[in-house]
Parts: sequence; C-alpha cells; structure tokens
Amino acid sequence: MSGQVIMLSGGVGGAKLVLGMSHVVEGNNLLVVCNTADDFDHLGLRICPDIDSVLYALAGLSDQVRGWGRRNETWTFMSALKSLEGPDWFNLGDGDLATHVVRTELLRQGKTLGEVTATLARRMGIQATIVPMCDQPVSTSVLTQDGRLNFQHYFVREQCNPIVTGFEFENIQAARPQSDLVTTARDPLDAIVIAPSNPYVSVDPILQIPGLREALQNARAPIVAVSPIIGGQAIKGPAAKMMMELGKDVSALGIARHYSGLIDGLLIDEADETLATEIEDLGITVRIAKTLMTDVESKAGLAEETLSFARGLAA
Ligand code: FO1
Repeated sequence: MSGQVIMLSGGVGGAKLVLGMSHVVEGNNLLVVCNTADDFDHLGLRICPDIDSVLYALAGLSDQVRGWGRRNETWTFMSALKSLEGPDWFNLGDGDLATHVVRTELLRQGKTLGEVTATLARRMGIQATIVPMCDQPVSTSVLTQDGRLNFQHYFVREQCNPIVTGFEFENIQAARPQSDLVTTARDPLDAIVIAPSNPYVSVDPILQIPGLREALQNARAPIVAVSPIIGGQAIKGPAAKMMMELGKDVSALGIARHYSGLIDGLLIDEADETLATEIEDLGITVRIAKTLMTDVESKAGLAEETLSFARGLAA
C-alpha cells in the first residue's frame, strides 16, 4: 500500500514517469501537477500540451514515437487547413482536435481549467488526479538573440533554433496554486517528485507560482527530482541546448545546482555516477539508477526506484 504522491510534470519526460508512477501508486493516491505555461490560444482553441501529454499517457492514447498527441492519429483537418492557406506550423491531429474543442467549449461556459481537466480525465477513464499548476493563464516568453518569442513559436515554429538568453512567465504573479495541490500538500505524503522535465520551461513556471514552492516545502515529505540530463544530453527536447546557451553545466550536476535549496534527493543515471560526490556536496542525497524510460517496465521501474528513494529519505 502506498501513501500519496505529488508529481510535478512537464511534457514528454514527465508524462513517461507519470505513467510509470500510475503502475506503482493507486490512482486515488497520485496527484499530477502539470505545467501550463506553454499553453496557448491557436485557431480559437485553448491548447494545453503538457496536460494533454499526461492525459493521453494515462489513458493509453499517446503517440510514443512523436512524443506528443494521440497515436493512430489522422490529419484530415491539417490537410484541409493547408489547402485553405490557414496557419499549418502547429499540427493538430483529428482526434487531438476533439480534446481542444471540448476544453475550449467548457472554458467558454465558465468552467475553470482545473474543472475542465478533471472532466477530460474522467471521460478518458483516468483514475489519478491531474491538475493544472493554476487556473489562471500563464504564458512563457522565450527571450532569444532573435527577440522575444511565445513558447510554441520558439519550440514548434522555430524548432528551438534561436539562441536562448532567458525566460519570462507572463501573468505568473496573478497565478494561484491549484487548490487540490494546496490541500494534498497538507496531507501525509510519501513523496513530492519532480519529473525529468525541462527545468527552465516546464518545472520553473510551476515553482514560480506565488506560494507554491512554500506549500511544497512545508509538506511533510521529501522532495526528489529525476535528472532529465543523462551523460550531458537531454533525452528529448531543448533542455541541454538551453543549459549550454545559458552558460550552465550541461549535466546532472547542473540540474542539481538548479534545484539546490529545494530538493532533498536527486536520481541520476548510472552514466553520471562520477558526479555523485559533487552533487552530495550541495547537500542533496543522490540515488544512482537506470533513468532511461524506453518501455512501460522501465517507466514503472524508475517510478518504484524514485519512491523507494523518497521513503528512505523520510525514514
Ligand atoms: N510539437 C511539435 O514539435 N510540433 C507540433 O506540431 C506540435 C503540435 C502539438 C499539438 C498539440 C499538443 O498538445 C502538442 C503539440 N506539440 C507539437 C508538442 C508541444 O508543443 C510541446 O511538446 C510541449 O509544449 C513541450 O512540453
């Protein structure tokens, strides 16, 4: 029997560990807090990529190869859009489109993003509680040498090519931590887990919501992170490129420095074993594990390892 677990999750890497965690923690004991700072309005629809990555992963609907969207997707809408010379830089599959249409309509009816997400999760048959980091819209701007870009413009349209100089999370001061997170953080917990997501654009927006970091730190549970950097590289996405452009050490040690003062423990890959001592010098306990998640067994295995690490830290 497991106690409650809170996970902070971004996109692909986050959704993978969340899926693993759903195999080792009962659904009603798992609260997943999703980054929403890369949400945006596109073609009149509210798109929430990180929420959807987690929803699709837990519903068994996600495309494992692309890493985003639904598997067995069809693209009739995109073909028609292109033929009408509509904006086709952001790909919306036909099935995925239904998610955005339903979400946008429920928001238009006055539901909060938290309520809408709970409705979508229930309709997809998901047991775990999935919440947005906040109900208020927050938007990441990527500051680059080519100017300021909305996150999706940087990520998808510009393919992460511009050189990054910083980030701004617009409207973050008006954001409030989602109520389920605040109440769950007051309960006895086994662990607070920071998924192997991009620290700058997936996890930092969550941590920068006024009051959220304090709610996590006041919780009676160890905070453990899983490094998204293995052997100096990110498995997917621009985390390593961003770290390099920001002049950081592109390694699990760089990740440890980033989360120093917040986390009690860091899981690093076997490939990074030699960094353990330097990380522990920061006051962070290290667990060495196989952190590459290639199939459901490795996802569940890493989730199990993460929980056993956290429970050991609590003891
Ligand atoms: N990522 C891409 O690289 N290209 C796309 O066209 C694209 C479309 C898309 C549509 C819906 C959705 O939920 C996600 C989508 N993503 C796409 C992924 C997404 O932009 C990023 O993975 C996340 O924002 C980063 O966490």
